[in-house]
Order: sequence, then C-alpha cells, then structure tokens
Amino acid sequence: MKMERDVLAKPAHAALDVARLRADFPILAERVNGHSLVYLDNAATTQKPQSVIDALAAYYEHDNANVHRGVHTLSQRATDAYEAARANIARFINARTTDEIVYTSGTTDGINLVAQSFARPRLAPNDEILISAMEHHSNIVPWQLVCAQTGARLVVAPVNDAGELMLDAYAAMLGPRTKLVAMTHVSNALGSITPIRRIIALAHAANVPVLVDGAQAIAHLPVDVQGLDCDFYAFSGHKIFGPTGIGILYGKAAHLEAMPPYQGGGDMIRSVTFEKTEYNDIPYKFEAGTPNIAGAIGLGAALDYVRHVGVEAIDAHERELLVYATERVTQIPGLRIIGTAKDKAGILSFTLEGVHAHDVGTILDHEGVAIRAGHHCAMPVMAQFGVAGTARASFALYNTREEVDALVAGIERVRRMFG
Ligand code: C6P
Repeated sequence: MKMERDVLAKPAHAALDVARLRADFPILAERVNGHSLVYLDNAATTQKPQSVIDALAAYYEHDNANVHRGVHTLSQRATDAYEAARANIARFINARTTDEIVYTSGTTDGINLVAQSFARPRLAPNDEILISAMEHHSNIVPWQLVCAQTGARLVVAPVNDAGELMLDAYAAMLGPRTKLVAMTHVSNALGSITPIRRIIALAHAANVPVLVDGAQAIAHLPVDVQGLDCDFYAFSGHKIFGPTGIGILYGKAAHLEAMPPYQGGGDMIRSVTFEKTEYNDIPYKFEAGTPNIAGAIGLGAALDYVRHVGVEAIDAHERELLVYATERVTQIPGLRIIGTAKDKAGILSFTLEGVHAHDVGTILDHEGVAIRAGHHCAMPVMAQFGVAGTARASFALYNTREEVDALVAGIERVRRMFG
C-alpha cells in the first residue's frame, strides 16, 4: 500500500543524527529479555533525555523548596525555575502570555478542568458537546460526566473507514445547541492527524469554542495555539520527553478569567475569611495546592531538548519511519492496518489474523520490542473498526529503520508461531 506523504512535499530539513540523539537517552541502552531494547511505545509515554533527568536531580539537589510561599532563598530559586518553565512552555506553543499556561497533572486533568469550570456553568438541558468518533476516553468521559450533571448531550462526529474525520458531517452537526467542540489533534489509536485548523474555523464560524486534545501531537507536530486560534489546548509532559504527573492546559486568557476555580486550596486564593474568599489571578486560580514543581522544571528542560532537535525535523523523521514501516508490514500476510488516513503521525496500529493483540505484544516483548496492545483507551473507535484491540507501534525521534526491521521480524515470528 502506498500512503500519501505530505512530508515529501515539505521543505527538506536537516536529517536527524539519530545515533547521536539516541546517546542522550540512557534507557535506550537497556537490554530486555536478552535483546537490545526497541522502544516503540512512545504514544503511551516517551523516554527521557539525560538533560531532563539532570534537571530533576539538580532541582532536588540544589533548589528544593515550595513555590510562591517562602521568603527564603531556596523558595525563591524554586519559584524562579518553576515560573521560567511556564514562560518556556508559553513560548513553545506560542501563547500570548504566561497567564494562559495552567499547570495540570496531564491531558486528562486539563480536559476535566475545562469540562467542570468552562462547560458546566454554560450547559443547559439539550445543549450539545461535539466530539469525534476517534477520541481517547479522556476526551469522552469528562463530557459524559458533565452531560449527566447538566442534562446536556454528547454528539459524535463520524470517522470514515480510513480513520479520517468526516468534515462535512461534522460541519452539519455544529448548531445553535453546540456549546463546545472537543477534538483530538492526533488519534492515539489510529494515528490520524485531524484537520484541526478547519475544525476550529468551522466551529468558530458557528460561535462555538474548541478544546484540542494535544496529547499525541505535542511531541510530533509544531503547535502554535495563536495560529490555530484554539480556545483550549491540553497536553501531557510525559509524552514530550518530560516527567509524568505534569501537564499543560492552554486557555485563552478571556476564558480563563471568566471561569470559576476548579479546585479550592492553597495558592489559588488572594484572601480567605470564613465569610468570603477572593481568588488569585489566572493561571494561579486553577493551581490549588503544592504543584509538581520538579515536573514543571523537567518539562521545561524537555521542551528545550525538543527545540534544540527541531520539531519539524522530528516530524519529518517520524513520517519517514511510518512510510517505511507501513510498506514493510503491508507485505505481511494476515496483517491489517487499522487507521489508513492520508495524514498520519508516527503511529501504526494493526491486527494479525488469528492472533490476539496481547499475544503479539507479549511475543514481541520476548524479543525486546516494546509496543502497546489493547484498546488504547479508545474503545468506541475499536468498536467502529470491529476489533477488540490492536497492536500499536508508535515512533519517536530516537527510533530507527533497524528498529522497524526488528518489529517486522518479531511479527513474522508471531505468525510462524501461530501459523
Ligand atoms: N494515551 C496511549 O497509550 P494522560 O494519561 O492524561 O497523560 O493522557 C491521556 C490521553 C488523552 N488523549 C489522547 C489522545 C491520548 O493518547 C492520551 C493518552 C496513552 O495512547 C495512554 S492511554
């Protein structure tokens, strides 16, 4: 099968020096079950470069203190590093100001924040939240919860057999009752890159704000929130070479200003009496309690790393790997690719006739090849494709053609075992 590659039409980027980049990631030298690790589960979480590990260690070794609270030197240093990371993140996604950058624990947390603080007060019975048929559970269940709380309805725009959003159907579903569109930028289960600019423009033409689930896009595609004009953009640090437990919710300042706090506690207040509490300014209004300070600093270091490598070059490298992997696995009898959108990120989901996806994953693990198997927290899209789950290989900047070859050799071995 030949896939359309818009990377071929893009200006050439200096090819990544992958061998050198791999040396930045200590875990890639691990041996697993007697084999060199082939890590192809990057959509679940990415590995961490030494610079991120060092930033975490340096923070705990030299600066560890609580932020925004102490007058002492360490607290000041921790606060400066924590806020410098916020400014770095704002630059990375081209937010207007740091006020628009809310620290969360991850994509899931950011979407729940928007569901409860933005959507809930605006929803009346029979209002609609519009999502797509290929959303991750994190971009389905928070909306179901808020629908149950308000009497609003969840409406689902269809996806075709290739795994592409059906734009005309989506446009027709936007109406006076639509109060929010919540859409993924890249599908974690299919790899499809959605036409997010068009999705946002159509929604805005109908006066509907848009949340983008950027979990699978942030490490792989350039993200410019002003260029996109999205109202909210949520992502997780751990999917962009940063630590777990830290994430970002970008929100337009006007929305964040108008929203009530999500959680109450320390740091999100200006003054408290038993009669009345005044809330802090944005973004602190949404950051109750001691935050993941080390996580934020580690995320800042991760973004420095990605900036240094170059996100366009990363995108080009991963697309090239996807073309190669797609061509190779297409030769394997009984292998069906789930998700054949024209525009795809480096995610290859597949089934193997007569073999359970978990068996594929387990046997590949014996060869040191790490992939994910199962429904990928996207059960509705699995149902649409008539499968309980898939095996999924997902690429990052450090993956190589040789690793794709190891994947293919592993799949051939699975076939022989079950053949
Ligand atoms: N997908 C995967 O293996 P958290 O868990 O909050 O960091 O990210 C949630 C999430 C939201 N949206 C999309 C599109 C995602 O892919 C994910 C996480 C991982 O595909 C773990 S289920």
